[in-house]
Amino acid sequence: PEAPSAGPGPTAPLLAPCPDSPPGLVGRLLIEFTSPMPLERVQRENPGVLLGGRYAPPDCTPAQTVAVIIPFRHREHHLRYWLHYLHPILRRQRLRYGIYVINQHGEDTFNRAKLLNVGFLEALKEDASYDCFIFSDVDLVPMDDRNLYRCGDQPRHFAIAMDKFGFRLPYAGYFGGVSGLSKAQFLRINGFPNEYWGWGGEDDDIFNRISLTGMKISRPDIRIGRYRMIKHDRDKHNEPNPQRFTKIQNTKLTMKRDGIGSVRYQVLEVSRQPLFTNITVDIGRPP
Ligand code: UDH
Ligand code: NGS
Repeated sequence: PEAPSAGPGPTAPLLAPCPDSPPGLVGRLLIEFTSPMPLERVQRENPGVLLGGRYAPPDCTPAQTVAVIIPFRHREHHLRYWLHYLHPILRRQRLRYGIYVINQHGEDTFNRAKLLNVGFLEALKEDASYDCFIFSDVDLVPMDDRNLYRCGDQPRHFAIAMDKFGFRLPYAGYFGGVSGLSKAQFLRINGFPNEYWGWGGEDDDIFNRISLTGMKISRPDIRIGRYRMIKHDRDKHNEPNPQRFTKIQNTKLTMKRDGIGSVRYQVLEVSRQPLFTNITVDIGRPP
């Protein structure tokens, strides 16, 4: 017989599966970005979060393990609000999760979708059990905790009713802001495009990939998928990409060669912070 082992593992007591609808959700939330939000306060208020921004419910076993991936550069102030609001929400949702901030090194043109591809691969290197990936902009906070950050049998669009769009979907094919795909769904579309440098279109390309592989977007109720966006000016080095309109016409051709199978980058630093894992990466620059 095997010696008993300490800590979680095959011999740890099994917790019951987490319920489909988590108890203790509060529904509509008051979200504001006026009072300052020191990181020390956010850390103090989230003692249950483990190093690197990992969490698992103490009282049940979740069906999925969720990696939340945030594309990032020079938005520390937004990240503090995001962490302040999201950790308690994800905890109430009884998720096993980790937070990955993918920080683009240098000052070359920003590339959101490529950073998200990097996040997918790097999160899996940290923990091969991730099977659900939620991709979230750093400036978007859900206004209702019934908007559950988990994956389903179709790719999910979460940020469907943003304040800046009058709490409506701006167009039927909008897939920006916050979205989620299971590992299998993500691999099925060859991940995200790496070749959208600068602002715009990459989310439409992802939408095209999903449609072209015969999947359908799933969305929450419009009363639940509400978001506040932290107001900000246009960033430097993320100008609208003039190629975006022609590129989204060609997804069918490009998605086979451009995606998770072809992403090239160099990790410069992995730093486990109390509330998130920060991965600084060199993703190169536009050709
Ligand atoms: N991001 C960064 N740093 C950057 C650029 C983008 O972290 O320099 C990330 C961040 O997670 C952000 C996401 O990429 O939420 C999407 O970029 P975005 O916020 O620039 O896109 P959005 O459509 O804004 O929200 C475009 C500029 C709008 C200017 C409006 C002026 N009133
Ligand atoms: C579309 C963009 C999307 C963008 C959406 C919302 O026009 O990438 O607007 O933009 N597509 C193209 O440019 C091809 S927003 O109002 O948030 O600035 O997400």
